[in-house]
Amino acid sequence: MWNSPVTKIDQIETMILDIPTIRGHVLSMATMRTQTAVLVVVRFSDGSEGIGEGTTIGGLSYGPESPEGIKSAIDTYIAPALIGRDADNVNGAIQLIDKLVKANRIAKTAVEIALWDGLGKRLGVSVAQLFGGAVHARLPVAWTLASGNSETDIAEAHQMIETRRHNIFKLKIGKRSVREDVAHVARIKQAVGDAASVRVDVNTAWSLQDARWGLKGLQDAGCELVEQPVPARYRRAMAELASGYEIAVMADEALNGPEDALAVVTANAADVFAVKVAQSGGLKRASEVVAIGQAAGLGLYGGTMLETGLGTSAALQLFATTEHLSWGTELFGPLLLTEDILAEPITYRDFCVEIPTGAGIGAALDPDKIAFFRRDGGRTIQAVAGE
Ligand code: MUC
Ligand code: MG
Repeated sequence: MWNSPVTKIDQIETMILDIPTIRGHVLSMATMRTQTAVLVVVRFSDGSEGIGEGTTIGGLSYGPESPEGIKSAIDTYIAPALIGRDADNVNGAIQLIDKLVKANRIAKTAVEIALWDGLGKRLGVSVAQLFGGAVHARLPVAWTLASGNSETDIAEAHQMIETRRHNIFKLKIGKRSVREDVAHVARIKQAVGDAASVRVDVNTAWSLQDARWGLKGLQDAGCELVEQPVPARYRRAMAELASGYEIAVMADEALNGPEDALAVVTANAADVFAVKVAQSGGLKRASEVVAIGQAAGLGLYGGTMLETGLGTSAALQLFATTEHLSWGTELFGPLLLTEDILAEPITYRDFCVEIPTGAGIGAALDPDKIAFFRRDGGRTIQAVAGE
């Protein structure tokens, strides 16, 4: 019998994009006015391509990987190891990368997404199908209120509810005093009433003592959930907070892959997992985090690193296959950016985000936008070519 030749990984291109945000996004550790995304294009020997994204938040202020470090880890260590290998064996690639490169989960994620995307496109199926099939066509999607001003946040919330875009709001707190933050949350909850769910993300800014006061005040104000109130490694503090108050406690920064997920479950350190593809180390590792959370009976939430439409499409493929996402998702990253880099933007309507259809992750890049936002001179190249 004639055997078709194995498709190989031929080339891996990385690029950094700097895209302005629609307004300042004020987090406890940084104010974002630009989102910096790292994109990967993997080219295969049969002419097919796969695209991926590995993006973080606020330079090095959120986590241990920077955009520049992500690009460098891929260019220097991950790409050379993968060139020439079987394109269709994504598990083999994951195992090899894990053996050769410790940590660097976001860098691994970018490449892994591109490999799944390429495989899906070659087979003519979505990545959700590669993960067993979608059980959701759309998912609830939260919006983050983080203008830094209560009045602006209230106006934004009302507009989102009226236009039926979002009725779940995550408020970024932890920059001001606990008392000021609780008052800010209470004002917003009072303004939206029962029309919306209000939650907060402290991004690790509180001590255990702060958090005790904070959680009491937040639950009295009608806030439903608090995300990562204390530093990631404070599992005992998280466990005390999770058992001591009615308000749900969600782990985010504490969850870097399945091993952390197991440790958080073992320590009873959360009621809910914010599952982030990038923080988990890719779609497969994120699916393992989901499995551990599910097996432990925790609530699940589809988290974001504020990726562009590319990384968001990839995450949606996985979350579409997840049985219970009882806290919905926050996959609104593309909406925070002044411009969408996809040829066909993701659809947001009726308080939900729709799972992109089509092969692979269901996304294609807009080449003009990529050329414009590339940090490495895309603007100049485009200007010269257009003359
Ligand atoms: C985080 O810490 O969860 C997600 C939404 C948002 O506004 O910021 C992120 C990061
Ligand atoms: Mg968070």
